[in-house]
Amino acid sequence: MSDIRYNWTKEEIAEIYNTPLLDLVYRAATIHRKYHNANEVQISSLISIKTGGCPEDCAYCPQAARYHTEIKVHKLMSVDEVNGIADKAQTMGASRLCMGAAWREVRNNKDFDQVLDMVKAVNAKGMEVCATLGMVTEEQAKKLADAGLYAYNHNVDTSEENYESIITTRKYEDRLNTLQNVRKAGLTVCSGGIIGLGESTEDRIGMLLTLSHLNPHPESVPINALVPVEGTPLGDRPLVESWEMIRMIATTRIVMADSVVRLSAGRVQMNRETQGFCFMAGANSIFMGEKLLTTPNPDANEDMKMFDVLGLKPRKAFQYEKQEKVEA
Ligand code: SAM
Ligand code: DTB
Ligand code: SF4
Repeated sequence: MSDIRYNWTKEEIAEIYNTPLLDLVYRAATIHRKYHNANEVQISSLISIKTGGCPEDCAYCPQAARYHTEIKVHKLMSVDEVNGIADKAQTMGASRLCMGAAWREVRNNKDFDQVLDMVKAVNAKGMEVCATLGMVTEEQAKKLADAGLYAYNHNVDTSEENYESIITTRKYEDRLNTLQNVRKAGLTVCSGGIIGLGESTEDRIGMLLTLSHLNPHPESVPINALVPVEGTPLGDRPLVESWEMIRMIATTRIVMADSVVRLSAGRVQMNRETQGFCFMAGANSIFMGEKLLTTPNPDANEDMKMFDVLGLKPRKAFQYEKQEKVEA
């Protein structure tokens, strides 16, 4: 049977997830080596181009206006500012730049035009440009693609069953519709989720079921460990255990063998050994730079040292060969 499947069952994913850890990592590492260069890790850089004041109620998010958090609200950045940050990120070795905005959805206004200009500017540097701007229509996604956007991030975040307990201001279906619009526009898809929200193992499996049933699979799958932020409803959640993250990454690697799996939020809480284990289990992308969107990320020099110690090399831009073309 092919490793690339869109019909994984809950039972199959549960069986993989519950495999004894070392067997699980061994299996994931084996698949990883079949589809990827295991010594290459993509370096992405994140910019929060518009921070805070979001109307949504995502229980994990410090940028939701309704929660009282310590973040510094900031209106949309200028193209110049983004240009400067992108240059620095590229010097540091980043091949992808992800621009995040605390929006519920994209509106057809001046701000959107400004984002299109940012996309053009960063694309001209030869970087993969990714954006995460909330819900988009097919037309908006096409405009982004025409401006040179390479990927669109839109996470399903958790299982369909658990969604309502985390976000009430939109539906799981809205998320899936946006992912479809992004596909139709010919963009690559970046979609994953968060663990540590208080979800059950079944929810984690349910989330992977949804993602692995997308055909084609998302080219990138970010796995975030919740960064608990004071003032949000999930501010008191305990930190995700390293082994849980490793297990989740390994399962993701096995069910979406040719996707890039990103060890996303939560690295500040992990030592090098844990991260090394995650790379062994099939993670092959990280966010580098002092900040994620609003919360801290490991120091870039420390990350470079980790790459040195582990013998990892940054992956160059535009290496993903789409296995199948989607009909427009
Ligand atoms: N507003 C847009 C949206 O929700 O799609 C884009 C930005 S939003 C901050 C992007 C993703 O960041 C969320 O889907 C979620 O997975 C992740 N995220 C937000 N807060 C987080 C936290 N405290 N810990 C881990 N991941 C988080
Ligand atoms: C993703 O999956 N994780 C990133 C990116 N995509 C946009 C965001 C993580 C945010 C963590 C909380 C913060 O820094 O605000
Ligand atoms: Fe807004 Fe995105 Fe944060 Fe939800 S995750 S509150 S949509 S910025």
